[in-house]
Amino acid sequence: MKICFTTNNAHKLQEVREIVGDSIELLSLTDIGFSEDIPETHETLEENSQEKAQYIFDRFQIPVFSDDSGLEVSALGNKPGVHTAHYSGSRDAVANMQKVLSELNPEDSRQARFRAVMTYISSNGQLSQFEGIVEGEIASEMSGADGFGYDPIFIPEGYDQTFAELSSEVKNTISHRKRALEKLVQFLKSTS
Ligand code: ITT
Repeated sequence: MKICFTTNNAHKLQEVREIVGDSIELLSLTDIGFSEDIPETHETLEENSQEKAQYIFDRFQIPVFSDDSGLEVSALGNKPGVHTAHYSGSRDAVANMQKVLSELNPEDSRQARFRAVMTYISSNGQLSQFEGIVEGEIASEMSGADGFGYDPIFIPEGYDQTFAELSSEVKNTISHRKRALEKLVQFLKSTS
């Protein structure tokens, strides 16, 4: 079965391709001939994830899944959360990370997590959601060049390097995206 992954983020697409391997035949938005931005108008990852999947399903009537994800920093009241992609007012990853680092006071907890909410819509329009979480902490400064987004300031629990310093193999074994995708793949197996 072919499923469209409804993202405009090339890094997410690459990660998802690496994680699912041959278990899902993945179509990108480019593959289905879609090149617009998908609206994200809500205040929760759950709603935005659903909105992205529904937007593409309504136009193409094919099985789709979307990922809305974000960084939740405890000392910042779980911000940037749903505003992770544009936290500094732009998509500039360095500016976004600098904003998080500058908002944390020396005495604050560095506890944080990445959370992903995947929405799957089957060919008959039935919707399911799957959550994935990786706990960790915010580093004192940016380190590493791999990955994307906030990877240079996120140290996953059990490691002492950031996601941007760890290999993609390690990240793709423990990440929020991997954990949500695992549930989706299990669901697809159980319903096929
Ligand atoms: P789509 O909506 O088109 O999928 P997007 O980049 O806008 O792409 P989101 O709205 O879900 O995606 O925003 C998530 C942001 O959270 C993303 O742009 C990154 O800044 C950050 N993020 C999510 N997962 C991440 C990861 O694994 N590593 C680092 N940053 C991540």
